[in-house]
Amino acid sequence: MSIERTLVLIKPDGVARNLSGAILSRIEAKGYTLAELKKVDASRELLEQHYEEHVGKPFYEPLVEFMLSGPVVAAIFEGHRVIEGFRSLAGTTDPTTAAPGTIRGDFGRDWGLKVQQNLVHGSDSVGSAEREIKIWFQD
Ligand code: DAT
Ligand code: MG
Repeated sequence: MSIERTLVLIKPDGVARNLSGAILSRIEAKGYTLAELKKVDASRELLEQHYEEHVGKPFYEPLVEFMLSGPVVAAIFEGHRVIEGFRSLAGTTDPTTAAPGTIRGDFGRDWGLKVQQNLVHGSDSVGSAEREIKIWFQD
């Protein structure tokens, strides 16, 4: 067994569309354990730390603005290979092409909205998970 922890964010589109419960339910149904959960009005400073790997990319500023547009739900999930497992549940970045059966593939609106409106974030490595959990759960 390789028990990991990952940071999951339900982005402002997911919270605004009342999909938080449905999304958390899918993660729990896969067998991952909810360790921490809170609703957050993220600050620009927090988001700049969270997305520091994307500074300078064309989508960086719209992404941060989008993440500031409403509350997000931050969660820590635990389980065997949960980092990779959650990203598989989430689907690929662009909801237009994310596979059916994934969170982004099933719930992502394909109405010409922006790629950043893809409902969820999940850490992409053990190192990212540690770094991101510290940022979002400083207490
Ligand atoms: P992921 O969230 O799948 O890990 P990422 O880390 O590459 O993707 O990018 C972070 C977020 O930035 C992503 O969820 C949505 C947005 N994004 C990524 N690539 C984009 C693009 N080409 N155009 C617009 N937004 C993009
Ligand atoms: Mg990423």
